[in-house]
Amino acid sequence: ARAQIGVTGLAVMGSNIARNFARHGHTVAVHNRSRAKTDALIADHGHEGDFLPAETTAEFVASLEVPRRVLVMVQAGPATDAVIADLADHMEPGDIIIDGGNSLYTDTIRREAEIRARGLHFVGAGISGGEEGALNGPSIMPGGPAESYEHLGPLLESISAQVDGEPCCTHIGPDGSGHFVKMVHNGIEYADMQLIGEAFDLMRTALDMPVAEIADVFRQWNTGDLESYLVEITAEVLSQVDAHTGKPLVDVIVDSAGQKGTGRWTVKSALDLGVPTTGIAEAVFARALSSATAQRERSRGLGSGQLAAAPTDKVEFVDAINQALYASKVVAYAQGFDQILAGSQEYDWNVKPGDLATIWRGGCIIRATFLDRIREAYAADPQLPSLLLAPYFREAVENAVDAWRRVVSTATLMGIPVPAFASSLSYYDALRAERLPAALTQGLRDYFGAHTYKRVDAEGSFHTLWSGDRSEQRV
Ligand code: NBP
Repeated sequence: ARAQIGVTGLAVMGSNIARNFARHGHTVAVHNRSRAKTDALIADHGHEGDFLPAETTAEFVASLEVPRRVLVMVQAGPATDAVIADLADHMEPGDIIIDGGNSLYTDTIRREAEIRARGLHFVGAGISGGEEGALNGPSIMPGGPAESYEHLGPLLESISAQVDGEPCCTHIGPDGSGHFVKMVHNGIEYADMQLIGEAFDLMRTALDMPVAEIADVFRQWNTGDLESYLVEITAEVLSQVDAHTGKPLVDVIVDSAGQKGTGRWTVKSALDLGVPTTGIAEAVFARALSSATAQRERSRGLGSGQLAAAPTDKVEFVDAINQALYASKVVAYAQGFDQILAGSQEYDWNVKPGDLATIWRGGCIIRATFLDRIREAYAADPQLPSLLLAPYFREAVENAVDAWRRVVSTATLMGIPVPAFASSLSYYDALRAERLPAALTQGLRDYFGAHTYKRVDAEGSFHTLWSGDRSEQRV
């Protein structure tokens, strides 16, 4: 029997995806650098479907149907390069190598060019949903030659999550586009988690609510506009009681957030593209600050000044936090989609934002009811200049803005950090401003560096002779 697909790299993600393929009736060739993981997969799950275990790359490749399709699920970086090089040496023109790891999109652009030069196809597929998604249906974002998607699409779509009968997998665009959108997806996930954290902190610190009660609030929120996987699991995590101390688990977890890099990549790319992805940037920096433990320890005694009293109407303030969370989340998504469109333009990918909203509705970490609204917004106007201008979101944010301001100002007056809530609100206010102080920035740049400025009432560029008679010249 020949396998329809091969999976190499059988750690948690690879073995779960291999099982997912097998459970959907595909024959799956499986391979891992060290034999033990392959054996464990067959021993524990061999009965779930048709697996063809292989010890060597040659044996693995030989067990595949032509054109051969191999999904690489190894550690991102040099390990992925090594595995791709080895596979390419054993494969033939027309065969397809798919990198399903969390690779940096610029690596994917490079690898795609190298593999294409050898007559093979290379697909960089972003896969979201963690281990659970890999097994039961992830959201898959494949980028690569459209031609290869014909041979690959149906296979990937068969194992992806499905929402309303539609697979959470679609061809994103050429070369690095799939990994790029997966990167921004992860960035949005960072922003989402930071916003949830700020909402939690306000209930905890400003309102002095017990953790179990906050868990109930999130459970409640998960039945409304904020319904999402992250809000759902927030209620779960907050409900967890530590077996050793009897305290809420969240109170015994060290408050230093880790990161594996995709948030940081998103922000670096945002800087390069010149897109103000402030929500994601605040989230990445908030994790960095949380991990600056020595500095935080020494800074605990810094004076707070006079702090305001807590809001007296708890129910009202919890509702305001809900609205601030929703509005800030709209901003984070609006910025993320702006970045995707800017990347798409920079690299000529022709990414369709509505497609992303569609395939992110299921399987992935940021899955949310919300995504349906985004999908509708782009369906109604594919040229939408900002998600904030889609009628649905515009109205929702306009309705929330009073509460949003109250939450940010209360937090500030009480000395509670809300970097993502506050910067999202500032972004919103800057976006809708008639005039920005950038005019003064231009004046200063012209003063010290003769960088010139444009006038509101005339064409061309101008320079004022600051160190001369201060007359203005057209340049
Ligand atoms: P890991 O990222 O922990 O990688 C372990 C696998 O890489 C093992 O199969 C290991 O083989 C193999 N490997 C390494 Br390390 N170096 C190798 C080399 N030089 N040559 C060949 N194989 C090598 O596995 P994972 O957590 O399952 O993730 C797989 C990919 O999926 C990663 O790129 C990850 O970023 C991505 N991802 C993970 C998640 C998640 O939730 N964990 C979600 C989405 C995407 P060995 O057994 O012989 O050591």
